[in-house]
Amino acid sequence: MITLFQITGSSSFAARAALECAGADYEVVDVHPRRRDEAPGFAEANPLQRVPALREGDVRLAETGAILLWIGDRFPEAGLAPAIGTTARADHYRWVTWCANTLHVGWWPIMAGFYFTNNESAQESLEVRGRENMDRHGRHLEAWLSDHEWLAGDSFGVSDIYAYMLVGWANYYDDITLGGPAVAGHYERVGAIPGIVRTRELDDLDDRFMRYHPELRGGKPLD
Ligand SMILES: N[C@@H](CCC(=O)N[C@@H](CS)C(=O)NCC(=O)O)C(=O)O
Repeated sequence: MITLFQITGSSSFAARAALECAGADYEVVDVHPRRRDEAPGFAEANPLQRVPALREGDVRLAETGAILLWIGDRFPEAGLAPAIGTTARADHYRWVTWCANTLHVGWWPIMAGFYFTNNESAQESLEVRGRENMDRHGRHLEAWLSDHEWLAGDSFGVSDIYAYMLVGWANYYDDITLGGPAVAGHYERVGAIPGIVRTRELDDLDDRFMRYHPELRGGKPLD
């Protein structure tokens, strides 16, 4: 049995969505954001105690990108990862990795300047530069999606799930939109896939990534 360690509405959304889209049999362990030691098995699965983390037998995985790549291969019949050796497979590596080390971390200066500095004016500068960077990243995604329905190959896959979540986070900000019509179209297409709709329901999110119940995680009060 696969165990997913998650905080609903966080980065673990992408891992859960991939499991749902793969039709996987899995269980979840809800991690309390401020009491991570209480989640059984979490520290063994990921010593950094970040979500998502995943375990299946001896396999212990962390990092959203790694988990998505693993799920794509673990459930080949679901078609969420193109065949090894194809051009589409190269695009799959490229986009999952780009999401992980460019688009995902691109959010941190905007969402979490406190990771970098306690200085408030420095945090404001980070936010400004962060927005410029995200604008550039959005244009990069827009250029690709103007010519491609999906990020890797001719069908929906795990890279689309990752990009969908990270693009969706722009809904938290009135002044940030990633890309243009092609990114918006991709967001609509991915958002309509039954496994994605189901995951939004499970994670208590509307189609703009807003929590229906901001005070709950995994259906339980935060405190
Ligand atoms: N690079 C990690 C980042 C995951 C991450 O930042 N998760 C957040 C929740 S969205 C978390 O658990 N943060 C707690 C911490 O950084 O200690 C990934 O891609 O999975």
